[in-house]
Amino acid sequence: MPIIVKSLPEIKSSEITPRSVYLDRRKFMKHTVATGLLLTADTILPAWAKKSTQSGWPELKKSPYSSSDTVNSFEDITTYNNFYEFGTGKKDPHKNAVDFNPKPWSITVAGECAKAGSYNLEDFIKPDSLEERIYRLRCVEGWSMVIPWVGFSLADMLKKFEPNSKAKYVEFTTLFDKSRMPGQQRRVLHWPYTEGLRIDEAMNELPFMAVGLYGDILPNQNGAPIRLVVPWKYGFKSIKSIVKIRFTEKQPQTTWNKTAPKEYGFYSNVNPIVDHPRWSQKKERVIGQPFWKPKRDTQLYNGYAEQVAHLYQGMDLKKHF
Ligand SMILES: Nc1nc2c(c(=O)[nH]1)N[C@H]1C(S)=C(S)[C@@H](COP(=O)(O)O)O[C@H]1N2
Ligand SMILES: [Mo]
Repeated sequence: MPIIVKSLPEIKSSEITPRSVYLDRRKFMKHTVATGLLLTADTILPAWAKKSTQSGWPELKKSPYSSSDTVNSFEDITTYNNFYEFGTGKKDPHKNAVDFNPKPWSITVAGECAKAGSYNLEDFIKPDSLEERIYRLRCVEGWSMVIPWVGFSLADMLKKFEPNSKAKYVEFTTLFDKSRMPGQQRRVLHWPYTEGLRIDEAMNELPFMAVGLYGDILPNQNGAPIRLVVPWKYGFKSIKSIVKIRFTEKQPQTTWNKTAPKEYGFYSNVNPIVDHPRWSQKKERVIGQPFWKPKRDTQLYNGYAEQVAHLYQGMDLKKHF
C-alpha cells in the first residue's frame, strides 16, 4: 500500500513507515528518541544516501507554486520511473542505477551567453536558495504523480550566465557514458538524451532544477544529481542528469522528437484535446491509486494554465503539439 500524505509539512511521524521516516531527519530523530528505537542511519538509509556525504537539506522554503494534491509515496516516485539510460522498464532505473555515482559533477554552459564555461554543481546549490516545490507530473504515456522536489528556479540559474539577445532557445543534455549508464549500450534512443525550451518558457517562474526529493538528495533513478522539471509539459521534457546547457538561436533538436517526430513535438504541452497519434490524452491513471478508482481528467497545461497559457497565445496547439 502506498503511503499517501497530503503535503510534506503535514506528515505525522505516526503515519509514516520507516522507509520514508528517514526523509525527515528531525522528525526521525524525535521519533527514535521518543520510542527508544535503536536504528542508526546506517541501517535505515538506502544505498544511494549512504554513499552521499551530503546529509539532507537545510530549512527549505515553501513555494506558492506547490500543488495541494495528494503527494505520491517515496516508494511510488522512486520505483516507477522512465530513465532509458538505465533500462526501458519502469522498475529498471530503480534497480540499475544503484551504483551510479553522480559525484563529482560539472555542468558545461555554452552558446549565446556572456558566462559560458564549466561549473561545479556545488556552485549552484546555495542552501538559502533551495526550496520545496510540489509539482504534478504527467507522462505522455497517460499516467501521473505528484512529487515533492527540492531545488531552485531554472530562470534564476540561467540569468547568471547572462544570455544575449540571440539566445532564443535553451538546450539541455544528459550525461553520455556507457560505462556508467548501462542502458546507453543499446541504441534504443539517440544518445545523449537532449531536450529544449523556448527562452521565454525557460524564464517562466515554473521550470525548476531539482537536486532533491522528499526533503533529501535526488535518488539516482530520478535524475541525480540535477534534473529539469517542467510541470506543464509531458514528462519527457523534464530531462535528467544534466551535464550541458546551451543557449541557441535556432530551435534545438530533442531526442524524442528525433525518434518519433509525428508523436512527440518540441512543445509537448499537456493538452487533453490533442491526442497522441496512438492514444487519447483525455484522462490519466494516477499512480498509487487502487485499480478500481476511475482515471482522472487531464487538464490543459497540466493545471498550470494561469502561469503559462500566455506563452502560447495565438499559436495553433494542434500544429505546435
Ligand atoms: N535523460 C533522461 N531524462 C528523462 C527520461 C529519460 O529516459 N532519460 N525520461 C523522461 C520521462 S518519459 C519522464 S515521464 C520523466 C520521469 O521522471 P521520474 O522517473 O523522476 O518520475 O523523466 C523524463 N526524463
Ligand atoms: Mo514520460
